[in-house]
Amino acid sequence: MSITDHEAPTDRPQHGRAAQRAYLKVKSQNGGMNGPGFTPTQLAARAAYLLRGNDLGTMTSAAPRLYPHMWSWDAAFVSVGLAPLSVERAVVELDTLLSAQWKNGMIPHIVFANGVDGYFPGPARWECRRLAANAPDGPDTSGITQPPVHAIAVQRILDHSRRHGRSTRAAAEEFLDRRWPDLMRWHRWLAHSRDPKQNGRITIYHGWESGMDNSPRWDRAYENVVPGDLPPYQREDTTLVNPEQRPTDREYDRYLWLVEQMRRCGYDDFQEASTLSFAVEDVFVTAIFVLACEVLASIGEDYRLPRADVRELYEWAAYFRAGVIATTDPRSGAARDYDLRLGSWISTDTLAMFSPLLCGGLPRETERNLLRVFEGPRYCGHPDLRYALPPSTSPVSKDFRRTEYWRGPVWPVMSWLFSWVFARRGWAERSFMLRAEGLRQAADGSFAEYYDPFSGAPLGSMQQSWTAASVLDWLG
Ligand code: 9WN
Repeated sequence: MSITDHEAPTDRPQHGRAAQRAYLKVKSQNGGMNGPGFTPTQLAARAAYLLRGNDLGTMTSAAPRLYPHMWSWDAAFVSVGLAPLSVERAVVELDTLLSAQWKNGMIPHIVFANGVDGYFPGPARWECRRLAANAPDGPDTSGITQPPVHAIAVQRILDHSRRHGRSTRAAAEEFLDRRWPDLMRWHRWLAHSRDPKQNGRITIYHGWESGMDNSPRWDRAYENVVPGDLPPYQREDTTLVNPEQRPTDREYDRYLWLVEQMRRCGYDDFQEASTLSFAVEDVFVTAIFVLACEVLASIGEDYRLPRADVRELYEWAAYFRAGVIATTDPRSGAARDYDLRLGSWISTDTLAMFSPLLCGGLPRETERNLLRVFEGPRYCGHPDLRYALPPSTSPVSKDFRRTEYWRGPVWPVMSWLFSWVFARRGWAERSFMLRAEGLRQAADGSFAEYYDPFSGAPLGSMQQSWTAASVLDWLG
């Protein structure tokens, strides 16, 4: 199927929820597919084949060409997709990631595959092993972190293991026992080292740590990052993907300058908090952290892990949830980030505004209002959308760019995250709608990193592992 197939005029969702639901019903009766495309069985087979192709042995590359290494939150989502195929292989994925955990508890955002080049900035630019006292002795890693979605992967591994015989269940439980202390160290590091102002919100020191690198959320904060004496560098990404779908060179200078600042302070938690020119309380990462603490706590209860740990996890969940709710607008429930350097709130029409839907805590009426925005014409119900899925930035925002990375495109893995959380929160129909639409979008079989919200054209990297993983879980 070619890009032109995506751009063909289509029966778009009508305005309004009722019309949209009727529309989705028709689509879902068609197996969730829209016109020509792969059937669910074919799609699942292709997704599994893709993950096998991206398998480097003990890690899965985030994407074959653009991202030939392991990324932290990608690895968690990849494990979600591997779990229905092989619980044991999913365990290996998380084991590899956790083997690269830093001595302070941080899970690094990239674990570099041995001897693989082709991504900038690579190990030579980060130089963590030489510069950071906390870097692990084993694999090369980057010196920053990414959103803490890993508890969700652990949950899915355990869920799938229960459908198998004794040896698979034992493998999953052995993994849980062995890695529980590491998962606790990871959450403790976030709770203690990444809340320097004790506002109940996780602070990030680089846009890459949000996972939403060039989201308009960070535009003002990056104005404050003034590159100094930056060692020369050559981007690889723009030789592999249409540069118009990637961050600009101006943005990259700032990304690299922050890496330079981190190198100069030896990637030290304490020094980063006081010296880096970018420091933002990320409300979306915080909401994910709340969710992850709750997921981990309930796993801890189910599997009789130390009660003191479970208690601590619930305490963090409550404390950071309050931190998220404190950022919200009392009527709409929309959440905001906070720029610690500029001392100002960051209100954007981006996915971040829906953070409270991930972690709960809003008054009922306010939550309903926020759901209305999510499903209404500013987001999933926008009349020009090809699929009723949340774009990374609202199409009505002045910052919206339909093909530019985190400035507008739909990211399948984000649709998956919301659908998983909605199911968990008891919103089965909403979850089902996202799943049905996510599968329609994926039916082209490109497994793209992100999609043009209006035409449905695949963008960025193709054969992206976490897109395949989302599809596998949806079809599971
Ligand atoms: C920088 C791997 C990663 C994702 C991020 C996404 C993108 C990297 C890049 O790719 O970021 O970390 O080079 O653009 O923004 O969320 O984890 O898929």
